Amino acid sequence: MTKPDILAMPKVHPLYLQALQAAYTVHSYNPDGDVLAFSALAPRVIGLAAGGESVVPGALLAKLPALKVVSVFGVGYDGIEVQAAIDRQVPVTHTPDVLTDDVADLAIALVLSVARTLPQADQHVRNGRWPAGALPLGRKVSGARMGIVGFGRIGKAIARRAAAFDMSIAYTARSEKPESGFAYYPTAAQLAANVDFLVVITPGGQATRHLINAEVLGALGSKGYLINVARGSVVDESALIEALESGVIAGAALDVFANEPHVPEALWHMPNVVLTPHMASATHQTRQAMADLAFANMQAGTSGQPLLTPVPECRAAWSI
Ligand code: 8YV
Repeated sequence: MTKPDILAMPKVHPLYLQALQAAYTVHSYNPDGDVLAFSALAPRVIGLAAGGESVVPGALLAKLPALKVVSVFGVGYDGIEVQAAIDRQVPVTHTPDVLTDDVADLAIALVLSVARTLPQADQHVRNGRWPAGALPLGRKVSGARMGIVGFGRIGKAIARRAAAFDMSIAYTARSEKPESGFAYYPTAAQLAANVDFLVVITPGGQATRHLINAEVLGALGSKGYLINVARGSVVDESALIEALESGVIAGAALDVFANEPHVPEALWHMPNVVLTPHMASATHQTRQAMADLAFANMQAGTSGQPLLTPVPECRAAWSI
């Protein structure tokens, strides 16, 4: 029996692909590939598999008349033109919840790494420099002030972990969440002015582009640290590099970048910076859970069953 055809965007995670291949004929999308071959395939494509970093413009959706679902392996979906999908009656799904713990864990790991200079300490020992002297002192984390930019599921999970370090917690978000009991600031700059560690975990996309700019970094100040586990687009990377070079802020720990997988060379050798390769959800357990959920959404969407986790815009559009 022939399996239904679906299209996979470049770099879709292997665990997700593996699950899909058992049930579908999976075609890899190549934007520079054979146009005629794509035109022949396009009318048969009923599902589109994407990752959190995939870019799916409305123009691509328009070429897929039989498309029934876009299933994203990732909680973030800022590269998908969701309104264009809704206009075509095509739902978009993502993988919330299953990665919340991992992303929050990595946010705390980055706070500790940059404050306690863990990468430098490791190098100090490995490179045989310990006998020659001690490392410069670090910055105490327990009891410090944490500010969280974006107070959704992951932001709240970061707050719970920070509370275990006796940190005082404040946040900024589109609206105040009085039930949280934490201090709310209406702007990122106001929040930054009142914290030691500013952790960014807000969705990417146009609405948050360069939300963390020179003004916010200036407010964070020369003793403040920036941690980004959201999307590179949320931070004005040039302003950040300038702030780090000139001591406007104390340091930064970054898991995401504006032009991944490329990281500005200016950041590579800065001693007050910790860099990780967009790995917040990268554990065996979580990536498997994401693959399972993304696959289940694909199956539901292509067979007309209720979707497990449609994105909020689709839930709102169709009351699902
Ligand atoms: C993944 C992510 O790296 O969930 C997200 O939004 O950015 C990450 O968990 C990504 O989705 C892998 O494609």
